[in-house]
Amino acid sequence: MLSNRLFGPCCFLLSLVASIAAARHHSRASGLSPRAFPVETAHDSAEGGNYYPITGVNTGRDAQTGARPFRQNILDLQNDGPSWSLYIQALTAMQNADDNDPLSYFQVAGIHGRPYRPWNNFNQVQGAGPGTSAFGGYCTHNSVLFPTWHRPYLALVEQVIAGHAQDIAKQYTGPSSSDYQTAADNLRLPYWDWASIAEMPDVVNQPTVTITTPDGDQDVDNPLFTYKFHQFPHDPTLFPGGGLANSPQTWRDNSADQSLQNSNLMNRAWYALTKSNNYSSFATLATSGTSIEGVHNGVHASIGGQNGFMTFLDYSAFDPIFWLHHTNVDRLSALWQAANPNKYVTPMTDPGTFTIVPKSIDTVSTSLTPFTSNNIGTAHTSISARYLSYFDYSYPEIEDWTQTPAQLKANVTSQIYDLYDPNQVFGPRHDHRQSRTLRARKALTPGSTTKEWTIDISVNKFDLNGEGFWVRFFVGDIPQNPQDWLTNAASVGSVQVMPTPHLGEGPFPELLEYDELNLDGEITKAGYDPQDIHTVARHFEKNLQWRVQKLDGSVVPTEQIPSLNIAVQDETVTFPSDNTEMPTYEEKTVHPDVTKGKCGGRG
Ligand SMILES: *[C@@H]1O[C@H](CO)[C@@H](O)[C@H](O)[C@H]1NC(C)=O
Ligand SMILES: *[C@@H]1O[C@H](CO)[C@@H](O)[C@H](O)[C@H]1NC(C)=O
Ligand SMILES: [Cu+2]
Repeated sequence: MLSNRLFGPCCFLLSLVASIAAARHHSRASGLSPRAFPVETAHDSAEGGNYYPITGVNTGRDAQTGARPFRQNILDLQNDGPSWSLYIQALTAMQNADDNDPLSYFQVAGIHGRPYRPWNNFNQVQGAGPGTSAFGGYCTHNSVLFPTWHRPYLALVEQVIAGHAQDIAKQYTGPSSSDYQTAADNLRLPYWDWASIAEMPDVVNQPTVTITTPDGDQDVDNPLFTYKFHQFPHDPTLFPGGGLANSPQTWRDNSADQSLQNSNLMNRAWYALTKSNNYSSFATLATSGTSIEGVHNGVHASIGGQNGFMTFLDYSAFDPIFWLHHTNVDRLSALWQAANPNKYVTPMTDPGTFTIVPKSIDTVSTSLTPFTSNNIGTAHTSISARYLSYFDYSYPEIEDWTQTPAQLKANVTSQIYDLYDPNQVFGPRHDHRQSRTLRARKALTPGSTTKEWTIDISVNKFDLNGEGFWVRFFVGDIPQNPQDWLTNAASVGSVQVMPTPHLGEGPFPELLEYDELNLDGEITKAGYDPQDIHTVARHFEKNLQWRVQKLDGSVVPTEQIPSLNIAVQDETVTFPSDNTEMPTYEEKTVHPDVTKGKCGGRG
């Protein structure tokens, strides 16, 4: 914990933040098995309520086998004529819906951050209504609920889109009309697997797309390219201030693909999936080590750049790529869950949201506001959001209806190696779309043991008073012009610090986030054996540096980030002899000489 950590010499403002770590209770993971969960209740809906039940899309499930439609890779969905045509038209219909309709794109995207107002009358939860905390928006970040909150959120959007698709499918006539009905029944949200291919799918950057409408083939505006606000200028009480409040439509940074390619996304996804041995550590930046939330932030900040929509949690959900990105976050979360069937949410402190009181303890039954499972207002919780089966979808890697949890665990584990193992210990990948990835360390074979080196980081998200920033790591020369760093080009890695939506001018809370960056690529490049501890430690002692940079590219003196705490560590990793087991890690050894005397470094 923090009290054991020594800070570098230049940082005299010790920030004593005990809250997040200290309040973490150690309790057993909820041991529910898929069968113990009463799936049927998802589809109960009492009469007379005003709430919108989020149950997922309930068509397309094979009653005989239990098989559920997949959420497909967008690179596959775009080649599937009827599904693609329906999806594009349905998303367009959602975007065109009246702003006063709670199921319009405007209102649903507005749940995440701004405009900070109650959605669907759901305002009395655990005594905490909207406005009970200084945090705005319902989204949960730096919280163990990060993956589970976004799951019913995606299911809501999926349900709305599938509803439009059903209406549109009925307008097709002629011999192919039944294909459209089948496609509508099976339609689910597509995902963009940035961990496999770190660039945006071409289709999201095309202003128009050609699809088959009920009136024949047409070029239509592409709803994945941008969302245009219906009312502009915005109502200043809903979108105050400057910045994105001045934008009539969503947009992305010009260097997004370059930044994505330099963000080590596969590497970070792999380590989040394989090194996290409890759910919190996988799920959130609020625990030490590498997390899905950390790599997810990298994608947001790369696409949004200095001031695009995806950079700001308050605005990110308005960019249509948000849904492709978060569907992949949900998929990676489902893969981790399948590979760790007995581990799940355990109690942990929440920083606070629009409806969650700051510093309250999240548990598996904390309400995931404003999402309800029926129309009388029963809140979704991490219990109801645990299994994909509740929402009637799955991912191509997860056929849980054909396998026991133990078989699925082995099966999914082997697929995780195939998809993302940077060392390809069990051989080359099967998906030809990934062939660009080079094999990092050819020497690693099944059963082998080696050392892995990482940078361990912790920092307070609010050290710049609510402004976001980057911590950039360099080995060797630092490019002179900090604008060149914005695409990450010359660094060994970066951490994107995105403050959570917060009202007003402060005082700002202290909210620590933790991350880890792998140094294996750098060790390979330098030609060292990672097991040669002395040589590797000396290399980083001499050459590893870091800088703090604002989103506009300007450099912030490291002294202005008093909470920054950086260490370099190694750990022994052993690969199993077959790919149905995860690698195993031994204790970490910190090398204080590497960071001692560097501002923000532990020593
Ligand atoms: C989960 O793992 C992380 C990293 O090893 C550790 O810091 C944390 O205490 C663990 N949390 C629980 C609830 O066991
Ligand atoms: C995983 O399961 C699927 C079917 O559910 C099967 O087609 C595939 O071959 C399995 N893969 C492995 C590696 O066992
Ligand atoms: Cu996000």
